[in-house]
Amino acid sequence: MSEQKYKGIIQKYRRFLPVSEETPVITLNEGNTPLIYAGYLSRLVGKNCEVYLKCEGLNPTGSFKDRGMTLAISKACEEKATAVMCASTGNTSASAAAYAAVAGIKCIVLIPSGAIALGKLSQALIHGAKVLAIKGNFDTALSMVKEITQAFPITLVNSLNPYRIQGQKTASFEICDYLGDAPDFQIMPVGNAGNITAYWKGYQEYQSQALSKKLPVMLGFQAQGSAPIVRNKPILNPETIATAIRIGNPASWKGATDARDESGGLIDMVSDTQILAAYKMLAEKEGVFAEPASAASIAGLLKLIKKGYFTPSTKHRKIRIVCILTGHGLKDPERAIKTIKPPKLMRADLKTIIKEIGY
Ligand code: AN7
Repeated sequence: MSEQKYKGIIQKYRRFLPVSEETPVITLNEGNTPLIYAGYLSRLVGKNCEVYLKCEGLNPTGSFKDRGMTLAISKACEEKATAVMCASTGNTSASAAAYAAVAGIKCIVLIPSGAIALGKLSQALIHGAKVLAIKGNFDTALSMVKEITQAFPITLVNSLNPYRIQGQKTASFEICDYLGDAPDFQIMPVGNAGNITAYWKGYQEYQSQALSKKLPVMLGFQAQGSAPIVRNKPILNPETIATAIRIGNPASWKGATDARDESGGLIDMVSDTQILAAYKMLAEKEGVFAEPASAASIAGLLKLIKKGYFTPSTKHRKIRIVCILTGHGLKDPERAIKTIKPPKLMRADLKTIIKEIGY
């Protein structure tokens, strides 16, 4: 078994997943994403601290959604579904469209018009999904999708589908396998809250099977204009430049607060300004290009460092912090170009160029 070539999370973590011999495995070899040591951020936290970046943008469609989608689509096929549907701020639709394409089934997506990043829209379209842009936000789209999938023979593939959470929990397994144990802290963005629910489930399962010793403190971050869990009430008109997490009424609200409370963690918020500063810093100092929603992890880390949250370890043991980078920076190229000055237009003249670059 271990000699087999890598074929995605269902093959790798089969014994932790609700699959049988009868389940057709629809995979794009998702998972097995790098956990990168972040030197600059580690030094910022302080002595004896290690920060790692779980680069989920390196999944086949560029986000963590593929882990849940491989299982959701495989199970849908096992149950002989012919169509799947989701509401999405972008990444779920890109992933659903790709996996439905391999499976040869129909995919329908509802997106909030004008509020999803260009890369994600292009993915859903090119994979052949039926893409409908509604004049409304994600929360409205999700409630419509729930109604439609209850009334018609279409499988819902938002994270309300329990197979999504089951698949996504494999990211925790990978982190534990790599580090030899769970980290001390995990920081991640929170939108519809399926992912924090999934990670916490994964860490608990690994520990209960004695495959890891500790459980991490779970630290979730919402965008300030879309922070229902922090404010303890749904937000009717959520706003943030991090469109992936522009969500006012998370479906897995309780999963998020359970992860927070059971792990002794917190769910806090960061402003768009803080998100963009972290986005830029991550690219400039660590060489990692993540989308704005993912940079909420780093903005959260910086906010906690400032507060003195991470006290230096006294036990001669390193503190290990894992930040989840949920989606690739190339998903939203427009944001990158808006954040940095556009390139300077130059005459094609050698002398002027040499002068401009300071030689
Ligand atoms: C990059 O695609 O909800 O808290 O419809 O794309 O599990 O919702 C995306 C969410 C974080 C938040 N980072 O995860 C969708 C969608 C990125 C994301 C989140 C999303 P959840």
